[in-house]
Amino acid sequence: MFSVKIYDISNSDIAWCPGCGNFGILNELKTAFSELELSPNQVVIVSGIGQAAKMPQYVNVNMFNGLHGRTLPVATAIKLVNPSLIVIAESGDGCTYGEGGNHFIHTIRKNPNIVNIVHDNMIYGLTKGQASPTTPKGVKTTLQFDGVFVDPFNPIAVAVALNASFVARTFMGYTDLTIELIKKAIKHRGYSLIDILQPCVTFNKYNTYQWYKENTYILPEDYDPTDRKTAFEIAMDTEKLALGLIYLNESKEVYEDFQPRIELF
Ligand SMILES: Cc1ncc(C[n+]2csc(CCOP(=O)(O)OP(=O)(O)O)c2C)c(N)n1
Ligand SMILES: [Mg+2]
Repeated sequence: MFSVKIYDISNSDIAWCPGCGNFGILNELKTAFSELELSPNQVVIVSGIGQAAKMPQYVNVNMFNGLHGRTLPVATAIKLVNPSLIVIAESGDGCTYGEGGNHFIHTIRKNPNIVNIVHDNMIYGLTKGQASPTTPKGVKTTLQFDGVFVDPFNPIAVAVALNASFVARTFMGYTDLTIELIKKAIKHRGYSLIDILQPCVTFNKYNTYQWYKENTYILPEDYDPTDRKTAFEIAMDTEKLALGLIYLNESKEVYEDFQPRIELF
C-alpha cells in the first residue's frame, strides 16, 4: 500500500470551513488511491466550480479545474485521448445536477470509463447558501426565505432510469463504505456515479451530520445491485436513503471502445 502522504499538497491552504464534509471526502479519496497503489501520474481529477470543485487543488495528482457544470465533457475528452489515465470527475450537487444537468444525462448514455464523484451537500455552498437541485422541499435558505417549494432532483433514480452502469450513494461520515465504493468505482469499467452525502456546516443547517445518520441506511450484504427494478424502487425511496452500490450494469458498451483515435504512446 502506498502512503497517503504522496497525494498531499504541501503548500496549499485549504479554504473549506472547519467541520466541512469535504475534508472527510478528501481523506477517503486519498486513502482509496493509496490502497489501490495508484501513483499520482496515473490519475487526473477534473472539476467544475464550487467548494467541492476545489478538490483537485488539494490532491497531488494531475488536475483540470474548468467551468461550472462542465466537468463531465472535459473528463470524457481526457479519457478519450488518454485511456490509460484514471479519470475522476468531481464536483458539487449544483455543478453536476444543476448547471451540468444536461451533461449528467448524456454522459450516462455515452458510458465513458470515468468515475463521477458528487459532493452532495444539498446546497450551493460557494455562492453562500442558495437552494441546489437536491435541497429538500420546505428547507429555508439564504435565498428561498419561505422554503424551497419544488420537489428535489433525484440523481439516483435518474441514473437507474437511464440504465447507468454503476450507481452508488454514500455518506462521507461512513469512511469504510465510502473508501470501498471509490475503489469499486475506479475498478469498474464504464461511467460510475458516487453521490456522496455531506454536510455544509455553514449554509445547510437542515442536512446535518445527525440528519444524514438518521435518514440513511446501509444496504445489506446480500443485496443484489444487478436487479434494476429493485434498484429503481430503492432509488425512489426518499424517506430513508439507501447507501451502497445501488445499481450495477456491467454489460453496457463503453464509449471509448467505439471512438477511433491516434495512438500517441
Ligand atoms: C454558469 C455559471 N452559473 C453560476 C455560477 C455561480 N456559481 C459558482 S459556484 C455555484 C454553486 C456551487 O454549488 P455546488 O456545485 O453545489 O458546490 P458547493 O459549493 O456546494 O460545493 C454557483 C451557482 C457560475 N460560476 N457559472
Ligand atoms: Mg453543493
